[in-house]
Amino acid sequence: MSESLVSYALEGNIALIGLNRPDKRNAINDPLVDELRAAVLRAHEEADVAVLHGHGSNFCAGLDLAEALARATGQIKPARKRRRHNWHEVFDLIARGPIPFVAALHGAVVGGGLELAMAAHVRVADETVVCGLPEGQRGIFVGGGGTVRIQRVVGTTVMMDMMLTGRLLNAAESLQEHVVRYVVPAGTALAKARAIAERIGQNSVETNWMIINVLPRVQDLSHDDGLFLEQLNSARARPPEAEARLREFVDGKARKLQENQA
Ligand code: 1HE
Repeated sequence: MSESLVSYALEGNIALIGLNRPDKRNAINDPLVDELRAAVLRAHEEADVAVLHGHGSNFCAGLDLAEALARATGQIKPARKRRRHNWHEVFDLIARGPIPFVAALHGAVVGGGLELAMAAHVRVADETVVCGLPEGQRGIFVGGGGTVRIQRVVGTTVMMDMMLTGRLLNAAESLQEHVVRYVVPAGTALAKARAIAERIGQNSVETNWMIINVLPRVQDLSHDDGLFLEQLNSARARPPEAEARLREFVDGKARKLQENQA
């Protein structure tokens, strides 16, 4: 898949998935979504953790506006009914699949590109990042889960402002609004994301699954139901893996906490 719209490489237990349409600033068209889906499903099969990044000068310029225009003017056929929510399906495969995703961001992370980044579980930005939701300027609306995922992270006030005024968040502002979790020097986001992925990949696969699948669901629940779901999953952490890891600690062979600093 390396020469296609989405690059894929497996390094140890880490899958590296790269948006690879740099001449169009990694704008997302239908073929790219299809390839992204295939890459994500492949990572589910063979990796314990994945890194999502963009080739070229930026992470992603969002929806392919030329394709959207061609569709709006009937030059290309509208998406078939069953494919209408393709973005939701593919982004949910990232957000609610079996393995954690770390996004390495640089340059423009806008519109659907920001929605894609928000499907990842940890986001690393370099200092060149600008995040924005310019849908209002383009006469369209978010369609990659932004109303749910972005709004839950930044809150209604910030998302309203971003969408109504077109305001762009620089790296420091993205950190402040929890859009990203790490800011690193220009050109080093991928290396940092890889290092974080390596750390995540040493965790119990089962616990990683619970972290990324239970937390967002508990966020949608009442206090009582949240505690109930937590209890059910807490009871899942059973041998053999939990036992082996607990024994490693008790036998004094486990890594100390201070060695975990990211
Ligand atoms: C594109 C796209 C695109 C670039 N669709 N072709 N997204 C936007 O509103 C962002 C639109 N893009 C930009 O504002 C800029 O391109 C960037 C700030 C991202 C990058 O600027 P720059 O100077 O590096 O590149 P450029 O010269 O503007 O673009 C290079 C080429 O990429 C050029 O094509 P060329 O054939 O003339 O070389 C651009 O047309 C092309 N290009 N961005 C198509 N987005 C389902 S809901 C989601 C809704 C949204 O995502 S809204 C946000 C849309």
